[in-house]
Amino acid sequence: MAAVTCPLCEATCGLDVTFEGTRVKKVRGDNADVFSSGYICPKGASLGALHHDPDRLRAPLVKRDGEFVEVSWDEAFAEIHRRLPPLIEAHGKDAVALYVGNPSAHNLGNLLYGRVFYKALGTRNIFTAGTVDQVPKHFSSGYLFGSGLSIPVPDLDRTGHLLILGANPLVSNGSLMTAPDVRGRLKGIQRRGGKIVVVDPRRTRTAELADEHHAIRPGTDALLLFAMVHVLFDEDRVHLGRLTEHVNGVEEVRELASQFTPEAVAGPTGIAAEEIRRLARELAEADHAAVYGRIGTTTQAFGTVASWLVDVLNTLTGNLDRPGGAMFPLAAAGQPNSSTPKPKPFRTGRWKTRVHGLPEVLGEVPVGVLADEILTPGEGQVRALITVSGNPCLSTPNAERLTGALEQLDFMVSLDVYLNETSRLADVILPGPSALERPHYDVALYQYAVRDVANWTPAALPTDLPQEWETMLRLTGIVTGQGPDADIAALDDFVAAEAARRAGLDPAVAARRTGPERLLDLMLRAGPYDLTLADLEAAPHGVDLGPLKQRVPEVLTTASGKIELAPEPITEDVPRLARELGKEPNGELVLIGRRHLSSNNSWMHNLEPLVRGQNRCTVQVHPDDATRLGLTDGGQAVVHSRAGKIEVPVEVTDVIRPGVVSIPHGWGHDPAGMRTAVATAHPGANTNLLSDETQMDALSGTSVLNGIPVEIAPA
Ligand SMILES: Nc1nc2c(c(=O)[nH]1)N[C@H]1C(S)=C(S)[C@@H](COP(=O)(O)OP(=O)(O)OC[C@H]3O[C@@H](n4cnc5c(=O)[nH]c(N)nc54)[C@H](O)[C@@H]3O)O[C@H]1N2
Ligand SMILES: Nc1nc2c(c(=O)[nH]1)N[C@H]1C(S)=C(S)[C@@H](COP(=O)(O)OP(=O)(O)OC[C@H]3O[C@@H](n4cnc5c(=O)[nH]c(N)nc54)[C@H](O)[C@@H]3O)O[C@H]1N2
Ligand code: SF4
Ligand SMILES: [Mo]
Repeated sequence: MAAVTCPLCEATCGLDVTFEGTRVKKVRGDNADVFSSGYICPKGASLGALHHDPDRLRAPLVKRDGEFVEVSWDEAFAEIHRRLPPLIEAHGKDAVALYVGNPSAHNLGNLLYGRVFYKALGTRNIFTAGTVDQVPKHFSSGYLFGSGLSIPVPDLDRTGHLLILGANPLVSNGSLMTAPDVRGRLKGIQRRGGKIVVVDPRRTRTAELADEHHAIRPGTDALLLFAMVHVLFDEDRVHLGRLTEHVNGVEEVRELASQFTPEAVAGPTGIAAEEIRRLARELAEADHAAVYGRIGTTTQAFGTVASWLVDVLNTLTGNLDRPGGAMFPLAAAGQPNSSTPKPKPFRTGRWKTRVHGLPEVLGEVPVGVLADEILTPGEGQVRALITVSGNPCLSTPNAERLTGALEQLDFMVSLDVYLNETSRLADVILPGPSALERPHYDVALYQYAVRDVANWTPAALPTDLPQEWETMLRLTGIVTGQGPDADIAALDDFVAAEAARRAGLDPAVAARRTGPERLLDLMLRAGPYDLTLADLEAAPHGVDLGPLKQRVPEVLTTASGKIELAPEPITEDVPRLARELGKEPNGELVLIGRRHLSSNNSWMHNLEPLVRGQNRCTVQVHPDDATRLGLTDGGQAVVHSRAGKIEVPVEVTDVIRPGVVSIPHGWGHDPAGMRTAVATAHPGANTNLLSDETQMDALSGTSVLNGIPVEIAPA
């Protein structure tokens, strides 16, 4: 039996895995886990199926004459050595782009050693799944609080009033809010006599559990939130409490909010002015309240302004950094805002993309322009791509154009565990060990946990595969001129010595360890709880570090040392938002996404237990729209957008707002040349053939994946 932290989503559940030899017999929720107390979802329960999936890659693949062949690790690295350094030599570092996908955030080796490789590679063309996800929140937090990683999370277990916008945590299990068993925690709010309000164009499972649901028009959250801010000022309900001396810019916010009256936003948002006033009053009057916005508020045209306004509301109601409000977690390891020296104040746009001149945010550039960077000739043109646990051919906008662009590359490497929609285009595929074959610690996610915890998982099973951190160091050796056989141990010692130096520690303190264990041990030692890895090894079900703590002003790393409530790099986008005020809905249909409990973006559809049953890749249409458009439940429809068209089955349902249709992402497993038998038998259609790569949040470059104009007709 092994106590394992599930690395599949942000909830970090503790699981109990039992084995028969090296076969996984059963996966259950670990009742003794200090954070998840036995909670498990269908994905966690299929960790065994994932480990034993015959299609999961267990050897590197190299494409020879258009066909993938299994090769030894030495041959795979020799191939990369033969092709990558000459390309960099001839065309420069920026000719190699990176695309780093979501599972990297759940993978200790890739997190800690990926950055070593990316830095050695030295390219400015770093693309990630962040610009189809949460980058607006980094942007707003960076300018508000000084660090893009200082993101307040709702103090779920103590709050009395929770306003959720654009999130469906009952299905997603929470995001930028690490909270195993969200359902139990939300019910706890109601048991304590509190209230949950959901703002979402769909009546989701979370909306059904909530006390109140408002079916907003997609893309208009910033208007709603601004109107709530307006009401707070208008009715003299702004009370910063102990934050007063720590906040700059309140008057500027009052002025900016003046034109966003509830009456002015009611038309565009579809929410009545009186309702908006009541939402603001109830938020202000609650003893402890938190506003929480997630991907429905970030992957839209005003993602950054909406993300900013979420925390403006938290601040103006005195709920920021107060128990039961929105608080800053204090993670045990690796949290930049709790380290010494403090990070430099946040800044974006230190460089810009070549073709469109879009600014970097946190060292990343918008994935919406990756195709153009590949297809547009000239100095700095991208000619090679390395994907690290990413599937951009299903996950990013105008996937057809991107796929065409990837086919033009001179060289492509995928670090991936499947031969799928994206990795099939690579020249070399380097697989990593399964979740049960690698150690785990959630360096990234504990920074957003609703309770401070630390939980270490050693590898449960042995493996012949190199760990991905070793692969990262071999790649580092190749791009730094040390060749394919560089001394990995020496490189690792060097990385550890650097990490120790930055943390002001003697590297010898962790000398008996290597790899991620050594780095994590150093990070824990340098962290705020004076822990070591040995302490965590002695506590297989985790260490509880208590409820969230007040951190203002210590957490603030702005130049002023204060919360900058009206930062210019954000407020400069307010005039664009104000232009939405005059616009009346023009009757066009808009497309949004959705998630399912048994999905994990694009990549777990090869597991029978997660795809059996009805086809989930349908377009949901409101009955009124269906009647008007001649669509019938179970019939086929063609959905068109500027970018492309797909055919999907129709699901007529009143859970969706009239004028809005919804299709889940992560489907479309129909390209040739993949090795995913189960997914190929349940292909669905790729909704990112419809999303438009030219549509982005103006500030952060995050793609608009919600609120895409579409036309729909019977097939
Ligand atoms: N229309 C629309 N599009 C969306 C979204 C949406 O809501 N609507 N959501 C967006 C969001 S939030 C995200 S995060 C992105 C996700 O976008 P991506 O990160 O690009 O895609 P994933 O589906 O997470 O694919 C992960 C890849 O990693 C591989 N993998 C899994 N485990 C490992 C491992 O341990 N090691 C390695 N090396 N590889 C591994 C899988 O095989 C798969 O190829 O999708 C985005 N796309
Ligand atoms: N089961 C499962 N869990 C997952 C994932 C998965 O694919 N499947 N993916 C993981 C990842 S990578 C992430 S980032 C998280 C995301 O976690 P969440 O943000 O909770 O994700 P969603 O369930 O897509 O919820 C977004 C909600 O926003 C709504 N929405 C769409 N447009 C708008 C809008 O304009 N305004 C408002 N207010 N709402 C809108 C949608 O209807 C949807 O209900 O989930 C993670 N967890
Ligand atoms: S909720 Fe997330 S962490 Fe928990 S078992 Fe499911 S996939 Fe794993
Ligand atoms: Mo995501």
